[in-house]
Amino acid sequence: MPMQMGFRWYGEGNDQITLDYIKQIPGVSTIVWALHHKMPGEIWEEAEIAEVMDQLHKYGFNGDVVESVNVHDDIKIGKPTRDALIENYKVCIRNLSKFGVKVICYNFMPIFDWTRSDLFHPVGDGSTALFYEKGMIQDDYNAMAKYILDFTEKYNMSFPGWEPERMAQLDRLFKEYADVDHEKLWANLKYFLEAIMPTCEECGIKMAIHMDDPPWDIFGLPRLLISEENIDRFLSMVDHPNNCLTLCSGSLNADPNNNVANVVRKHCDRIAFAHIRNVKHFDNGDFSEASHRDCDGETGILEILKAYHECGYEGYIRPDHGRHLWGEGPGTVRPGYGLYDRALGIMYMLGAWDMLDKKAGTKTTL
Ligand SMILES: [Mn+2]
Repeated sequence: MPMQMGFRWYGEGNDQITLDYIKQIPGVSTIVWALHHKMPGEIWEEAEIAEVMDQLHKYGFNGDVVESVNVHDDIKIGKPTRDALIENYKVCIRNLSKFGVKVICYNFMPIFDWTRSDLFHPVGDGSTALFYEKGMIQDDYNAMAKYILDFTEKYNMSFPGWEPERMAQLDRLFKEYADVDHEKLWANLKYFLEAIMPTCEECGIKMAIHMDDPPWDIFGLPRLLISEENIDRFLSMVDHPNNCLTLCSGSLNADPNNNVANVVRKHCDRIAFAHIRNVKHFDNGDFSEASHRDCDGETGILEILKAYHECGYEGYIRPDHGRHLWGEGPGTVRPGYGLYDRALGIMYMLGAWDMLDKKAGTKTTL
């Protein structure tokens, strides 16, 4: 099977971008979706999954990739309640597999999901993008959470991983994580994966862990998926073909020491899902997200695409965060998930891919 191009969609009534708009972007076969109202640990019921799949199929899309089925903090902390929560996770895997889902994206970051200091930072050309100001993300997690939550409340949206219910319990969560260091978090991740791998194998589902974003510890919380070395450790720790990566180029390359193309070449067969995002670094450690064009950032987008092509990549790929363009802004789009720049990103990727095909004498029909 050739590589499949995906587009993340937040669901009917929860995303300003409609499926008939996405249908007009060339090459998209896969809608990357989720039941965004589900809290970590809850069961995804078959009827709820069927409803989304019907919406996607009406437009000729497949719903092969779910992003994300979030992992409950009790599993990451290693509390006694984790076994029951893992059983629930297995039910979700089974239910999703009944409707053709092939890949489940998730992350294992304690408490916080992706973290930024500004969601609509001016890029300089009139557009805006997600921005990370190192100096602002230091000690005061409550201030950072307040910034995100005030934003979501103002525009009446919720971000995956930033559920107000969880954020209201930040102090309690930080206490519970107090003795979870890197090694303990590794052990808890291994426990989780070893418990679910037989179900994944039986259901034909690949678990694809997303890189930590940004790839370093924040607020004293340990992070694991941050470097090539740690990716090696992750894959060998549970050396199973269903234990895979969501290789997010922008997350990993937020640390400019990480070479994403190297990881592609080394682990292509274990990458189930590729996120393509470009990042521009500043000398003081700040970074801004950028257009997908190679020269607009330092992530090495062309080299990464070349690596995927050379390896004969057969997984799913999607443009990751884009800038907000042409009137998109707070209240009209989710940060990073506007229509235009992601559509431009797809055309950039397909342009590069078609040319790689031409040079290699291969043909990918997307
Ligand atoms: Mn990503």
